[in-house]
Amino acid sequence: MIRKYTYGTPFNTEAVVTDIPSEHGAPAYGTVSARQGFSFTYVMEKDDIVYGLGEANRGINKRGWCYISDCTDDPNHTEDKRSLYGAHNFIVISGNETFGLFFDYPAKITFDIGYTRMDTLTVSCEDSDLDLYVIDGDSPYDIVKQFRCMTGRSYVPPKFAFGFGQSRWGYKTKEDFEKVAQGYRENHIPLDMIYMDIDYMDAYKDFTLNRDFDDFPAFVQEMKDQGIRLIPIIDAGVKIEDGYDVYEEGVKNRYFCQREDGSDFVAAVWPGDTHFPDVQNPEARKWFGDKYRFLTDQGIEGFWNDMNEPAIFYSKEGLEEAKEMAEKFARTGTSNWDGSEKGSDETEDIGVWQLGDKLGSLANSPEDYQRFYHNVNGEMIRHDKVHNLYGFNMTRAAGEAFERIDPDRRFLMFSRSSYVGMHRYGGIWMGDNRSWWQHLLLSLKMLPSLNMCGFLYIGADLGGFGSDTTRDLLLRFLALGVFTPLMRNHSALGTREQECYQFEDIEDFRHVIGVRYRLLPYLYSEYMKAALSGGLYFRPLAFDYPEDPMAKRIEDQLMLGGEIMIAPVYEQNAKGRYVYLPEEMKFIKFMPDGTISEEILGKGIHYVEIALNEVPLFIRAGKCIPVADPAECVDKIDMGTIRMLGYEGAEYLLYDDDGVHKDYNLDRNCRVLQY
Ligand code: MIG
Repeated sequence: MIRKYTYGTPFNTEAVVTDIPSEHGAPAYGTVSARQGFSFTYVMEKDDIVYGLGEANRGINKRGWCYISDCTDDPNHTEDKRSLYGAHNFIVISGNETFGLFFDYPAKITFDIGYTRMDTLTVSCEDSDLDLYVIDGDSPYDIVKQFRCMTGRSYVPPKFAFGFGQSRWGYKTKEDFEKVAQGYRENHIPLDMIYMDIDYMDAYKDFTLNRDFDDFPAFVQEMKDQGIRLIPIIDAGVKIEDGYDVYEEGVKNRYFCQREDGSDFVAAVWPGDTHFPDVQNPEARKWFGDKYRFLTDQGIEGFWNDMNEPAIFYSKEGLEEAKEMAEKFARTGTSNWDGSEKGSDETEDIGVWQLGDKLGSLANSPEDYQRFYHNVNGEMIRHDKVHNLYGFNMTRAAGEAFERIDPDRRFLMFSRSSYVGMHRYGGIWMGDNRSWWQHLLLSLKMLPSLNMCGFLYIGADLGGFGSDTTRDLLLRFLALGVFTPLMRNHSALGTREQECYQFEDIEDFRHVIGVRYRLLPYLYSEYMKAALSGGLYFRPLAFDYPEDPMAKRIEDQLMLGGEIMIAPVYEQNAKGRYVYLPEEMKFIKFMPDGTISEEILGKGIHYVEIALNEVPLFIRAGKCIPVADPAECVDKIDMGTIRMLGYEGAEYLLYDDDGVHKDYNLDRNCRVLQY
């Protein structure tokens, strides 16, 4: 049962696709204050668990921290951070009272979940203009399903996108890409995609190619002939440059975000000064989406959208202010390092720290987000009021365009920034993590939370984006990545090279990634079932074992699909790990020699040995899964090699389709496999 409460005049975010009339009166749970700003307060019981929030810091149980939905390009995902790239304002409180809450509000909103007071949940935002959805149900999972139903079916990528992809910021020339393809193919490590980061463009201009790609369609084909798709990045900012068609058309048609005075807002990002396409304006959105044709016409079938919080290095205005400050600082001199010795005119004194702070806060500054506007059906809406929708609408621009470009085919699309609703158009990656062991675990914790909010096609940069990775960290990251729908190794410019063939004993990488392909028929089947039924691909253990008090405490294992549980190793030098089994299960290990070890383990806590080159999973009692032979790309997986693994006598319902078209149908495309 979903009830909607409307406060003030909400902006239509289009997160919700079903028509739900507004109720009068107060929600059944908590208290609402809508006088000065908005706040919702609920006093939690000691053992209540709070699920949800999608892409957010800390645990699967969100209790004990304060999270702010305020899409932010912050590459330092340390434990103290409150905002990441997404805004997914859906939570489920699970306890004696169990209910879900969705705050459909497009600007900054704070979830204080037992931070100020350990027992108090307070959700607050500046403007009292929002829709609050309160969802009752039999269980957290039931509530999630209702939420998913009201926000629409999750995005379905083409099947090749379930293969493994290699990426790195810095590949620039044909040769760079050929080297990667060769590195994988020669070493027989499976690969389906190579990602093109910003250097494939000419001067970082969207929908251009640098001069190295003169015959791009031929190059795209050359890669496809090897079973590899090229997946280019698209950034939000459009370079200001005379003669550049995207820029000129956007200016002419008023398709860019404007300042209050009607001039086009200027933000510096990778290409230097840019304008932001006003993806909130339907006409501009259509125009920008159609630009993807430049690449689809040349054979490209997938994209990743970046910098769409939107990230701003600095604005003209911000830079001016900083310059003035620097000049004042130069006048006061370096002796006055902290600005404490006030001169005759106090306002003239600038300390070095103040100057440092100013420079440090030039990027992604809240002031800049107040300097530009969106044209929403003729009404000018200040950006900060709808800040969290930019990534959503940039990705929607592409998604809607794909429907026009080829309504029958699926395209790969995922984005960095997102809001609920974007899950209908694409997936996400978790942004700029680091080559840190703790980020392996953090990414695992985000998986079920993101699924609850509708995002199914998800994954982290395997091996870690920032900082130098190590061979063992990459292998452990990959052993989790085997199970994430988006499985991509990506790293930052200047870090240690981390393509799988850069390390010793390459066969270990061939094996671990090979397991992904062996499991792909199962993983794809479970993805499709989750997407088509509004279910969860990843779940916390408590969703499947609600009566088991121990299951509620587990934050480092996940249920995946209907049959398996995963428990990756996430600590350096570990030779295995403790694992909790809420029921008897078959402990499976894909061994480096290609064999599969099987052992029945009873309910309870076990220490299981898992070597660096082994991939573990657990099959639930009485269930079985299909396993194929490894293949070097998705197209080459031979369904004829499928054999069953798990409990003999069990049945598995396999979903399969051609992976290209949109003939999604659970009944028609499912068949029973017997073990
Ligand atoms: O400011 O395009 O998250 O994946 O490699 C950095 C360069 C811009 C951020 C993305 C990352 C990508 C990088 N981008």
